[in-house]
Amino acid sequence: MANPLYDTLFGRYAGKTTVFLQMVDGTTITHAAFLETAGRFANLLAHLEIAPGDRVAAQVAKSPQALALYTACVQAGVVFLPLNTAYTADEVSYFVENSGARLLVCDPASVNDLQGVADACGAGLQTMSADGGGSFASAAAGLPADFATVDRSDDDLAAFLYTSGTTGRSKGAMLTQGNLLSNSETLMSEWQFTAQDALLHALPIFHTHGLFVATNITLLAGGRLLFMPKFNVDDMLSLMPHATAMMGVPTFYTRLLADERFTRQMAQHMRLFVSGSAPLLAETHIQFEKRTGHRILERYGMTETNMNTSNPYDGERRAGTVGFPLPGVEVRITDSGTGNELAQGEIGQIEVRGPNVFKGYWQMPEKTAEELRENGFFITGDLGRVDEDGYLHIVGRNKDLIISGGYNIYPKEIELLLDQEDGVLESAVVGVPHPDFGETVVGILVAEDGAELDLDAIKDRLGRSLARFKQPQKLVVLPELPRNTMGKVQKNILREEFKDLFQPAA
Ligand code: MLC
Ligand code: AMP
Repeated sequence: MANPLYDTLFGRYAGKTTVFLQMVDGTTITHAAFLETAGRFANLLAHLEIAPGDRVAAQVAKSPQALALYTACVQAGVVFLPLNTAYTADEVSYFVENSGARLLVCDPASVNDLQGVADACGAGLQTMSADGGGSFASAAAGLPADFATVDRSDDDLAAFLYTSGTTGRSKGAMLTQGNLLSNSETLMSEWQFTAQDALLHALPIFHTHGLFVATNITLLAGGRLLFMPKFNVDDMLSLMPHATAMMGVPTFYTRLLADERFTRQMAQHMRLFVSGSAPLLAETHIQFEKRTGHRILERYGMTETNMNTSNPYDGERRAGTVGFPLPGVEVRITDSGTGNELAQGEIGQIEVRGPNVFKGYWQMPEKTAEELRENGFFITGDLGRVDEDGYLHIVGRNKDLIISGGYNIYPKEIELLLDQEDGVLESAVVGVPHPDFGETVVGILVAEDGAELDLDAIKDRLGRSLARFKQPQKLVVLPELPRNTMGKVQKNILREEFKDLFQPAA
């Protein structure tokens, strides 16, 4: 027996003094030192009686220690559950309770809010601060760096990543060791990562993109991460001359382009720019090439599936498309009514099958059955078509979802809260174009007869339970919502009506 994910990504670097992490201030952490921290953390997990298969939830700032916590979980066979640092205590409470996490690791500043959450769920609470300090690291400091790696198989769970659902309830996507490993191996080879690579890492590490795609591929290749606590144009520009590759959401690219210091010369040392998690406008693709001479490589993925398709490394990277299925991944376009496969060129729902596709939603067999067919195809909820050259175009979504700056926001979750407000008869939440975030959230309210709505007070209350990035940037009151003959709210009409709210005046 062995632990495929740990052995392949981490274990082989034991004792190696090659650089793994390079921080903004130039300090570095070797593979060996990183693994020692992770080993101590794994010993602490065992000491806290966190058993293989148990869940550990972490709402912590991005730091080398936060990454070591992920590594420790892999080594100890524990399921890692990373959480967006923007989530409120209400939101965290759901994840801890739903996952049955045995331990919650949080920022020291959140202890007051989260101690009650942990207690109510019977979970332990430890802290980890932005500089990696806190109770968890302190307790681990005296423990041995050696840890007997727990045996796991490809089919064992490595992580739970929660994705929101159209009903407003988040679902824990169960990802196995095999899901993560197979995808990293494929991407490393497709994107030609080697030990010579230095990847600009400005993505958060609580999502697939920053945690698995960026980190796992670099680990597998033996390269280094230029590790930034968060995206910031100044840091990106100061590190880019030392980098060979970058991965980002479209907002990273539009923000870089908006800065005149970002020049062709700045990008000279780079061999690859990858974009994903949200649609990259063809216009951004074109502008980027004009400015730097590089064509951004756009790929398509999901929490449940890791990466599915990619534009080619060699060959034409076509703007406005997400390229071809990755080796080992099948993509098909089906009719959303019948589920039958459509002819090439027709628009339908995108389905994917392969070793990258998750095991199902934690304790939600009905939801799993709705989206994961018995034959292994996962219904992504995205709509697309394959062009005559085989490139996949994503043309829309079959799911009510807003993607703002690469974060997914499910309107239903916000509508449920708005509907509970006194004086609100009903509500609809839609995404409208936004120059920085791609899309942003607008809430449309209908007041009960004679009711006066205090929009500031409503915003205030939303702020108590919803992460900031999910809160509507604008609330609007309408006399009624547009409905079709079946009585269904016509969100397309609302999106059209408010599409220019955030667009700069022409
Ligand atoms: C921050 N804010 C956002 C936001 N991020 N609002 C809407 N959408 C977002 N994505 C808000 C904050 O609450 C704050 O509000 C203000 O913007 C500034 O906060 P900040 O922390 O300074 O923001 P900033 O650093 O500028 O963050 C923007 C960003 C970040 C784009 C750099 O959101 C980011 O790193 N996004 C990447 C998301 C990602 O990794 N997605 C991958 C998912 S995996 P206020 O009002 O308080 O000022 C996936 C699968 C796949 O989708 O295919 O990859
Ligand atoms: P998440 O649930 O956060 O993993 O988000 C997955 C969703 O992001 C997908 O279902 C798509 O809707 C969207 N997405 C990811 N990559 C792209 C891309 N390159 N272009 C358009 N949409 C994308």
